[in-house]
Amino acid sequence: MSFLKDFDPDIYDYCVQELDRQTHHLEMIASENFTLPAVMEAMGSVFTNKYAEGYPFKRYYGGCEFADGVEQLAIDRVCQLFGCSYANVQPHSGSQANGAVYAALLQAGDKLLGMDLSHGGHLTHGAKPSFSGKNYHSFTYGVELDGRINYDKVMEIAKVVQPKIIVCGASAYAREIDFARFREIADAVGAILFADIAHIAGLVAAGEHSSPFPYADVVTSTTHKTLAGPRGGIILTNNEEIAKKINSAIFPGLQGGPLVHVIAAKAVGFKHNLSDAWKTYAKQVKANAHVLAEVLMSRGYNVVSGGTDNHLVLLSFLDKPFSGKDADAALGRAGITVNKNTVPGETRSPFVTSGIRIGSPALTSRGMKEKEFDLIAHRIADVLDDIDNAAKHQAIKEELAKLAEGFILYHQPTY
Ligand code: DSN
Repeated sequence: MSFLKDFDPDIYDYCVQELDRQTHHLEMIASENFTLPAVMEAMGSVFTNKYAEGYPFKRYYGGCEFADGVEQLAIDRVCQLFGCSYANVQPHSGSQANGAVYAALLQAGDKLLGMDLSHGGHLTHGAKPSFSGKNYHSFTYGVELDGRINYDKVMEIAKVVQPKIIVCGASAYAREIDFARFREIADAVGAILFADIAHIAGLVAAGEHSSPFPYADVVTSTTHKTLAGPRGGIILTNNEEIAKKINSAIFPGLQGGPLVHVIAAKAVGFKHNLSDAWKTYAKQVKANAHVLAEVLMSRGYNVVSGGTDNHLVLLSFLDKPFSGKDADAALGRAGITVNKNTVPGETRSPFVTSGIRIGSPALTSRGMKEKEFDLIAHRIADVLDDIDNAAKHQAIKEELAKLAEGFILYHQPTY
């Protein structure tokens, strides 16, 4: 019996179609993943009905004794995971988490230095259309034409700008982020160092990327990208004063009642991230991305920065007669889901772009390894080599759908 099917067949049908899409297409958006059924069960649990404004054991509503247990467990687990002392697990998203950091630590008009959106940064790192670029005086650093951050240049910019806060972390950067170097830069100008590890958190948790602690003053992440938990955000710190300000900024500053069902799901996700299986997963995520980069380069494609240290590969088509938008559409016809992305030296608009971003986390969660990623990388190159050949794309789609059927979605991990 399905309550949803009986009560609302229209939404049920969309769920069925989405499940079919997730099953038969290859999900390669670098910021997406497949969470555990246990996480989804917690998200769909009775806690969706509970108001719990405030924090564990200090609430504004009665009946929170079990919500307290849930939130405290989520806090304890995420602190253990990242080796820090304070956590706020209430942000509804990564953007909310970042907004709370600024609200807690900056005044309107204060100077913020973050990575340029078109160079791989995030909207909330000071981009002008975002609150972070509207409410604060934002400045940016970027990557060189080789696709890497030049830390000496960031230091020079920071010395000129004298920002109150420096944001490090990215949405489309395939190389290890040097948090120690960012600390030196922040110290040189007396800035707060804020690391947004949304993309790499799952790797950090497994020791497969260096940790922002002890270098960053405050750290945010989403929980649904490489961490493979429910959709949401977190804020972490070792500084008690900052932790107090962050808590006030989230509630009552920016949010009302926490999503206790999502916090329960975050706790389940963190239990997964604390397991030995998680270390195996994170290693495989990197190994799979490495295969993607190597094969695509061997097929004549320009991988920005010449490879990857993490879960994603950025391809540049500046040397090709087609755009990121064309590539995204062609790969979509072949059942491979990616996103168009700007690249260093970009000449096209953000709606067209000259690149695509490809990630390994979601297919790794389905159990795919180097052998499958080798095949998929070759098929990506086959599509791009023949970008207008819709019949070929359809044939590849059928081949890959068969491959995908062999890898179960939504299972308990047995890595
Ligand atoms: N939308 C996310 C990404 O794709 O990287 C960032 O918030």
